Amino acid sequence: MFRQITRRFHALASSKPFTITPEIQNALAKKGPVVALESTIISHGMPYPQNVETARAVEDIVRAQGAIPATIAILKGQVHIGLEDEKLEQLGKMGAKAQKSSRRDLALILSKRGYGATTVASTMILARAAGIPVFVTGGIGGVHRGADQSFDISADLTELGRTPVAVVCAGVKSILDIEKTLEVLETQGVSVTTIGERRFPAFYIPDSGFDSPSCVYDESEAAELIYHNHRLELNSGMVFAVPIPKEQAADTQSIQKAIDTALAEVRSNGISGKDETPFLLRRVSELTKGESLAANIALIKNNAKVGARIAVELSKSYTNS
Ligand code: PSU
Ligand code: MN
Repeated sequence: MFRQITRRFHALASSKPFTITPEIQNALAKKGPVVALESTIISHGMPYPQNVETARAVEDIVRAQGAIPATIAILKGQVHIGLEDEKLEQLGKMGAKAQKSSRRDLALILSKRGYGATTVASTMILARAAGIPVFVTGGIGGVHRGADQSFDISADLTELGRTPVAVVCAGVKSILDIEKTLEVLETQGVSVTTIGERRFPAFYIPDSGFDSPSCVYDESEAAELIYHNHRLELNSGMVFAVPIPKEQAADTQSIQKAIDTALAEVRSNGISGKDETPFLLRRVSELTKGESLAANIALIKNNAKVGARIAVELSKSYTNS
């Protein structure tokens, strides 16, 4: 009886519930450059229609560098690696009606045949399962301020500790405790590298005030690092931080003021858990009258360019070896 159940379990587990677009399948078969993209940034990170416009622009930027974009989301209980235009539109219109899905939510959303937007953590899991080593996003989750009381530490950090995917981002927002976030990443054994600068960036702002644990000069050096992470079979993730270009950065003071107000509102409204990050993102955007949204869009486009170049360089290492 038990044997039968375990056999059935193995059969089920081997039939992965994935829909991968033919273009991505083809690129992966040739070890060509593919860039994974998350979907919580579309559903919960930006308002419609800017979310869909940005997601499309990001895909175009990835293509312009010679890589294939793979936006990841769960639609009707099916994992999609690569979203066609109308599916992207559908997800963008759903907004927060799609469930923000981290590692703990994945099985649940599949069992309920639901719609799930993937966070950094779950996008890493699904990218790895599909064989995509490079993933571009805006910012990763981290240690929330007041975590000594609330214990609110993003599952993104533990995922980075155990899933070998390189995450290209603009650092972490100062809605979080950046210093503690860097500490937890160190504990998790995650290599954190800033590209082209000595300081770790703070999303809207190019300098968080903290030195980056390591630095590389360019995309080709970044790809080299990823290659060696794979060779060592470390099985841990990597963060590549790309500072927002100075001319597109938001005004430090007005952003900081908005963040402080939004954080106070979180406390007074009793918002916690998975709702906190989306609430903060929305309020900061409202309070800065779109200034933060403009910076957010600019930095994700910049990350897409850098991440796609890394994927192209990494693919060269694999096809030449
Ligand atoms: N930080 C941002 N923008 C985002 C997110 C985080 O600057 O869009 C999203 C990402 O999907 C990230 C998630 O994985 O929020 C983290 O949520 P939490 O803090 O609840 O773990
Ligand atoms: Mn949290």
